[in-house]
Amino acid sequence: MPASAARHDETAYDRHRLRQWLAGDARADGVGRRRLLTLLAATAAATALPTPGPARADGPRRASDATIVKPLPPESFILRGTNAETRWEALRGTGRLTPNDLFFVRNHTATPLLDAHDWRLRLWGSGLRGAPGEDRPVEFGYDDLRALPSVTRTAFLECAGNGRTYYASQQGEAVTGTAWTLGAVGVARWRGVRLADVLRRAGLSSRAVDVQPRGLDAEYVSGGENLGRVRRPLPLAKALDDVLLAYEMNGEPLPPDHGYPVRVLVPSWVGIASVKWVGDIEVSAQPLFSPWNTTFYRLFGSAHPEGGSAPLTRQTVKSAFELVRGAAFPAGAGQVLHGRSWSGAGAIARVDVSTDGGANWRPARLHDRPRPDSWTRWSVPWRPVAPGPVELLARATDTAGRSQPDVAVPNAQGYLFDAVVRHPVTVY
Ligand SMILES: Nc1nc2c(c(=O)[nH]1)N[C@H]1C(S)=C(S)[C@@H](COP(=O)(O)O)O[C@H]1N2
Ligand SMILES: [Mo]
Repeated sequence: MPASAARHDETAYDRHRLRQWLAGDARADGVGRRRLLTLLAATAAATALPTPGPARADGPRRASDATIVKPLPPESFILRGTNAETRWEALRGTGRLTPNDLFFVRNHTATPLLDAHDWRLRLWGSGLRGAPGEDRPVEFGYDDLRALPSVTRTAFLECAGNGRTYYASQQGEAVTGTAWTLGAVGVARWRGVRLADVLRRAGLSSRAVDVQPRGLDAEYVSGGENLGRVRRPLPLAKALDDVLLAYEMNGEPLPPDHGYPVRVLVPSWVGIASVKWVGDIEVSAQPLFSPWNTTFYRLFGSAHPEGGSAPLTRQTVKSAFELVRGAAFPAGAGQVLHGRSWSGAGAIARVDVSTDGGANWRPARLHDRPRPDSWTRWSVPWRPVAPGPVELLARATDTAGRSQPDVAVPNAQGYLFDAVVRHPVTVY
């Protein structure tokens, strides 16, 4: 299926799905009726007036203690609850691919230790062929998947909340969620099988509309409510387009923290779509809803439809310097500043850098052939003149014509930050 088929109007699709739910034709386990009615009212409004929306918060998480298996040396990671953020200065000198031991980890609960030999992937639901009403699960073992034709694809994986902290620090907006700076992103070479191949082998029915992978990690409790295991519906068009069931990351079996033995990998979309430790996939002839496409991963707030936007899909454009915040440079000495830019909507077309707080800009030299779904490394020479504090800025533009604004449109949960980040350094 061409990529354009996945680029349909998500809002119209969402409205249609919500109407189906109202008519009793969609399933919404774990999502309250009131929440769905609010979303329905929001999408039904042809022109929604900007009204302050309720901030639905991801409740405070318990402090982490061994929720991540791999070593998290402090020079490479910033610990954030159950999660670990990659330090951008640690990426300096690494190649286009983020080494597995430097890759950020976002865990709702904790990394489960699974054995590939016991692991099964179960596909089930009304979107598979079989007698009506008959539950006909189809199972694949790890070796079954490894025996199917494999594909390899380089893609970034980025949390929807990456850069969230700048809504507060640069824009004075209070938002909820993990206070990531820019390190909740990495690029890896993923190997696995096409989800499309597995769905067809399982007997995909022409009536299927949604596909919902679910993780084998523990049930997620938020604000005292058990939301069940991490799961998020994918529209069939995207599932059949470029989605992988990945078992390798950068030439190694998936590390435990990144979804061993098998994870979903949804290129260009928000990280939550790429369900780790996948254990089952519901294939549904009815639209599906979960907390991860209703309460979470929509945009709420005064700049958005009352009750929330359509579920988030593609990532935005971002740039980051491979440099510690507050780095110190001697005046008069030649430097080379390095960084990377990426976008969920296309390849990077250009990057402009300012070394004087945004007054003057010059184009950066691109070091990689820009490709969609990956980042492009760049550099600019710089000779700082006068001692004092300086802000470095980088602004990327992608091949779809999207550029980073000075101010990101805020939303209550701080998703999809795309504004130019001001990176403070000192000249001495
Ligand atoms: N089963 C499961 N899948 C999951 C998550 C999770 O907690 N459990 N976190 C999601 C989120 S929010 C992100 S950003 C990515 C992070 O992937 P990584 O930890 O491999 O970097 O995984 C997604 N898949
Ligand atoms: Mo995420």
